[in-house]
Amino acid sequence: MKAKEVERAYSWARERYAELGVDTDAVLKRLVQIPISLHCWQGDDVGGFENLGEGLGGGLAATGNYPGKARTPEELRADAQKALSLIPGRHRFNIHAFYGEFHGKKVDRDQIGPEHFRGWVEWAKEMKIGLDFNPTCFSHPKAADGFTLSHPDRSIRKFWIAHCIACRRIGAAIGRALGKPVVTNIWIPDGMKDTPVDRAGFRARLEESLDEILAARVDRKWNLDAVEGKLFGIGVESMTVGSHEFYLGYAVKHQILLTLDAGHYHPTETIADKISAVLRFVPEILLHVSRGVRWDSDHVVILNDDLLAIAQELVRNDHLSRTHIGLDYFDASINRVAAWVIGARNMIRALLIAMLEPFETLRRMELERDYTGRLALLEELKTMPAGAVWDYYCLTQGVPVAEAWLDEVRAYEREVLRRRT
Ligand code: RNT
Ligand code: ZN
Repeated sequence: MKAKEVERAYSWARERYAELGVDTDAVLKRLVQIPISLHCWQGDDVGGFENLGEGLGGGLAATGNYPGKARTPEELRADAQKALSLIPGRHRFNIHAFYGEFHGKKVDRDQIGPEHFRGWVEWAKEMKIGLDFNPTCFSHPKAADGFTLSHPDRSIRKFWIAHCIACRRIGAAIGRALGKPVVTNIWIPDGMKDTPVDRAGFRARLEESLDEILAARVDRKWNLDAVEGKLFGIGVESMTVGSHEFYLGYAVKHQILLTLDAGHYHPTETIADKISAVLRFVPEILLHVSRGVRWDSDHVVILNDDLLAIAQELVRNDHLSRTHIGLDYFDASINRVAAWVIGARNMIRALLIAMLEPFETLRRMELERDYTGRLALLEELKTMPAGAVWDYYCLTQGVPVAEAWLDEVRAYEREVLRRRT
């Protein structure tokens, strides 16, 4: 599409939205300030760079064997850089502890430090982006029997506690180095395939471990702690120790961040409805925007009603200012760079559509019990020219408009990804 055409369509769209009282120029100024944290693990199917010889564990599964996955930190950064160049706005990158750079040395998880993430920090500085962090409590011999922080064996628990403390410190060190706070998100796979008899025991041990982890002094200015609950995983069908209720209570009690992953609830349960509820009681939240298909399958995020509902909840009551938006999915059956671009562009597009809503008008209708008007307007909004505003946003942010980004990913696949053998 030619720039002229994009601009002409935008000026028409701007008038259409102005008729509803929506200022599209102001919307775009707001949109550009919202970073999305791109998850490193889409780039290599949650592989990491440790070479401990352990495959992906913890009930996680990346399916597909599309060629060209990143095998080194350099490749992963190059791929992410390509993706980021096709996404409008300035974003963040979310790394896991086992993506450290160990240069062939065997550094166990309780021994890692900021020195192993220097390459990431240098890259982030060059890219002028923030980073986020995660302990990796899976794909490790000490997690092979499915338990980490709630393990009945104190020495195993101690190992994972040390790992999580190390991660919080790395988070703070990275945050300080970049001048941008890091969210360090704890997710553990602990759970049971079959019905346990002592759920309380596992949960008591998890709480105790988390208390020890949080007791370590880490600068809250640079590291924000988050905890992520889950309903079930493969091989963990009957109980997840760190369930939603467990972490909701824990996060409220300690006033830390609660992570809501879109794939971690019953299939008909959505996280959109939880945002306004939990933000009454926790200071901030982290979202893992994902897409479950029949189960927590971590499909690439698409622009569907679920995603729009999340974006609307964030935008309508300015929950955005207390929400960190991260993506969490891994599809190994399509081009992995494209998977990042598709999911991130959709997240931003959903936020844009939500910001283009005449919220005050809709709210007034609701308060006046004019549900007819509310429904009618919400439906009309669906075919308003948001696409023209989106194209204009991409144009002004210097990224490809509409499907043109795909040509760049195809060229990158030909010239770079296909040569990795
Ligand atoms: C797992 C959680 C967790 C992971 C990442 C890799 O179910 O969603 O966030 O996906 O830590
Ligand atoms: Zn998640």
